[in-house]
Amino acid sequence: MDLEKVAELQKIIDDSDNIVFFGGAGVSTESGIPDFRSQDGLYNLKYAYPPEEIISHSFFEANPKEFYRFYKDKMLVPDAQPNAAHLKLAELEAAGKVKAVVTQNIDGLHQKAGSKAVYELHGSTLRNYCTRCGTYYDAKFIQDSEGVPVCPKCGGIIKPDVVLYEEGLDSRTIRRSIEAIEDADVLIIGGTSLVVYPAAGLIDYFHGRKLVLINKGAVGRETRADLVITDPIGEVFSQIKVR
Ligand code: CNA
Repeated sequence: MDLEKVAELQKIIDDSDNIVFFGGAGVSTESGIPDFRSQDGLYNLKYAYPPEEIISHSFFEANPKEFYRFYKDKMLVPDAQPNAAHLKLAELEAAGKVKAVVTQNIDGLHQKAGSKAVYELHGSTLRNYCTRCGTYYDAKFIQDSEGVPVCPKCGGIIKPDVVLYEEGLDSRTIRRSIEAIEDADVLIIGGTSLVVYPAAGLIDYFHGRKLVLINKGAVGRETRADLVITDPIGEVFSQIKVR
């Protein structure tokens, strides 16, 4: 690990009480949840259809059975636990330093770690709703269901409260994320390839003092980061002291 860079990150964190974290699937790989675009990510798996097609709105509508086969097998990870990155961000929030976590993740691990101000741009696998009567169900209900989960009350098909490809993002979540990023003094971007829009465009709202990028692989756009760290994000945050 590049300890000089970690020391630089520590100083940036020490000097600010208005940090926003913007993250993606790479934040949870050290919790055992595969991301999309790493070598062992879901996009490199051999499946009957490409994953990006399976997790689209039109595919869900046309072929819910195949959607749920992939979704239950690959996207529901009920036993995953927060890693050092989730835990340290929660600690930094409790200490008044981190003001918000804006995440593309759908695994609920930031909340499980104790973070309160979490803006889930792409929804959450922990919430699922009946497309007919709107009743909500938890992830266990989906996990335990046979094939396509249906509502026991009305027989409607249940859909994860996750933003699928072709679907729009929740406007309130976007508004709050933009506000947090616009107001931030430090933006830490981590574990994201920055290729999924509109999420990746939100970082353009940052006009603060220091921008940090912690990502193992290359990212899909220019960030003009002041500090770039390519070590695993959980390992990096495990070195950070909250003071
Ligand atoms: P992505 O495109 O898969 O990119 C992940 C990035 O993280 C890559 O650039 C990796 O190099 C990097 N990375 C992987 N592991 C680490 C690590 N330990 N430390 C540092 N960097 C790492 O994922 P994005 O989030 O950018 O793409 C957006 C999609 C992925 C969103 O729609 C998510 O909903 C979706 N997704 C979420 C999860 C989850 O909730 N955990 C899992 C898989 C996919």
